[in-house]
Amino acid sequence: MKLCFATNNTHKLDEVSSLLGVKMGLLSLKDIGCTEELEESTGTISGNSRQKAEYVFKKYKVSCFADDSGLEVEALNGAPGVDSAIYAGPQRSHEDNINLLLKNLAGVINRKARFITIITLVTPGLVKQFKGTVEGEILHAKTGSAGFGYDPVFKPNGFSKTLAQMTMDEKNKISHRARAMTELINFLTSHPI
Ligand code: ITT
Repeated sequence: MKLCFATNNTHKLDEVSSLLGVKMGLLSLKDIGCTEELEESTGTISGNSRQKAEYVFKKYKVSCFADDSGLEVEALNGAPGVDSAIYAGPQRSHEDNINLLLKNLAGVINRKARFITIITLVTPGLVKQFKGTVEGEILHAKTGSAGFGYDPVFKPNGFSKTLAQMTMDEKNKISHRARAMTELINFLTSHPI
């Protein structure tokens, strides 16, 4: 089976390759010759996920899936949400984004947040979405150095450590992306492409 994961984020590619294990081979964007930045301009996580997958499917004629993810903080009315990657500006700096988040939450008691992922699978004649979330809270300072993005300040409910203090295997048991991926894998298992 030829299935491409339409992401330029190498951390995501590693996480998802590790989740898929030997179950199925996965092509990267590089493998199919796609070197351009994928546009994310719909204004929603679901729309951006679909936009990326459909672009790659149409241009490169390969079955593929894309994910779009974000962090939704209750006290910030769901921000940074769809703008998670560019929260502090177009430089897409994880460090700047975390610093701005902590600044905007200074003195705020309600630290509830969740990560959300929506995966869109596009194959000939099919467009289907899969969703995963993980609930947690934003800590007051960074802890841990694994993972990426907001992982050092996100503590999932029921755990005493951040996602950045977990191994990839631990994160892959509970993360939003892992949960959405499990839905995708279950679908692919019963509907081989
Ligand atoms: P793509 O090439 O797949 O678009 P991206 O880095 O732009 O990669 P997303 O738009 O899906 O990724 O995610 C937006 C941001 O949300 C991302 O840059 C991180 O800051 C944050 N994020 C997403 N998943 C995360 C995770 O598992 N842990 C920490 N932060 C995450």
